[in-house]
Amino acid sequence: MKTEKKQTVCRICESKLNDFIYLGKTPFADSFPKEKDKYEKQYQLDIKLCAACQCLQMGHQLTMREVFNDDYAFFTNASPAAVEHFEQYAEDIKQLPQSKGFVFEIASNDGTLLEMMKDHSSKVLGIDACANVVRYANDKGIPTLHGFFNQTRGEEIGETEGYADMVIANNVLAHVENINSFVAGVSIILKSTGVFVFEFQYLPQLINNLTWDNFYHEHRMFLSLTAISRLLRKHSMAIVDVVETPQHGGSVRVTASKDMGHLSATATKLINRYEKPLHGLTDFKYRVINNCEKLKLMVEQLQFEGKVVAGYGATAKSCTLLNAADIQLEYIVDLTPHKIGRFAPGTKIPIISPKQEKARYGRADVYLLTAWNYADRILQKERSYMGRGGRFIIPIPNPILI
Ligand code: DWN
Repeated sequence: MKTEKKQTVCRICESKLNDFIYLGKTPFADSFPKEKDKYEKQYQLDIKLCAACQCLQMGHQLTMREVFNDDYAFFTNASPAAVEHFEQYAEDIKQLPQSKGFVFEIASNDGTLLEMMKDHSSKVLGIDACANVVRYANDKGIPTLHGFFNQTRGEEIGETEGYADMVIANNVLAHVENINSFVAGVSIILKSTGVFVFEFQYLPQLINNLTWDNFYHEHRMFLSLTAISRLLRKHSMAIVDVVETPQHGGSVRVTASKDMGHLSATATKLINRYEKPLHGLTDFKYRVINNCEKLKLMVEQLQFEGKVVAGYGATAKSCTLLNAADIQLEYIVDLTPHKIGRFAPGTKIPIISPKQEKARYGRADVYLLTAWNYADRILQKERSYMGRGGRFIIPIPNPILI
């Protein structure tokens, strides 16, 4: 039985949360049903604001086991662009002396990043909540524990595996059920001279670039550096460095340590530029409503003209985009073996491979670029399709047909 508790206080500082935007109800974004007629429980997408921490949060709390079940459909190595990103990520963190020691990655997924570190570091270890990716990582020789990470698990692993010189956590801080317990666990397992390196979608970029389709239940929090700084300080850590990355429409990679001395210059610059206060909150809701209406109109106009409109990339974020904007498509084409043959959550749009598409349809007349975070790579790959008159809709921040 799935539970859905209202979240009324901030998950970091316990201040009262304020209403921000309500996007209706959707199923889990990373759960792709195998049958078209399978019942899917739908959950409210109501986003709240903590003014003290300058961050947004999901207004309902779902258990981690519900969200990260063993059928979870995200494999890092399925996205070539994600692999490329982590190749650069690995080169960057190898410059830190701590990378030569014990490197522990939380939510290590299929071990893609740790595999790039294993010949450089004295020891690598991963942990992930989903059994399918854990099996995959262990089978390829990346030692990976199964389960959720929190304060208790940090104590246990510290005792059995030793204390880490570097803890890594990418695209997970915003996902966890209890962010304070998670960071407390990091502080416990991290040596006093260690570094905590983590990447997450940067809230000011989500607002600036209107990447509102990133609001889905696997993401409980949408974080700023103000929020991160307040969170780290509660657990005797502070931001040492910040790097902006283009991942998922705009992310930051933070390096933190137990040296509580100062907030780094780069962090101070970003906070002053974007977070004092958080810009763009007041008209955000109206920008989203306007985006949904324009996008739906554009798709339906093309369909009225007899065009076949398909999705390009069965992304988790497309669950929010398609359900909130009430858009139906002929099919979605995707490369991920785990997703092919299944259906998009909520809309039940069939997901097919490029090979199946070719056999059944040839090519769509127009693709709605639901994997907009890889727009450059995809448009480059599809330039001959476009040369033959094929078109793409870039959905956000303003829908454009190219
Ligand atoms: O939090 C999460 C973020 C960080 O990553 C996870 N919940 C899942 C994932 O989010 P997403 O699914 O919205 O984005 P991805 O992982 O970037 O999804 C890209 C999808 O597009 C993949 O299913 C692969 C597919 N794809 C494709 O079919 N052809 C991608 C490319 C580049 C392509 O050429």
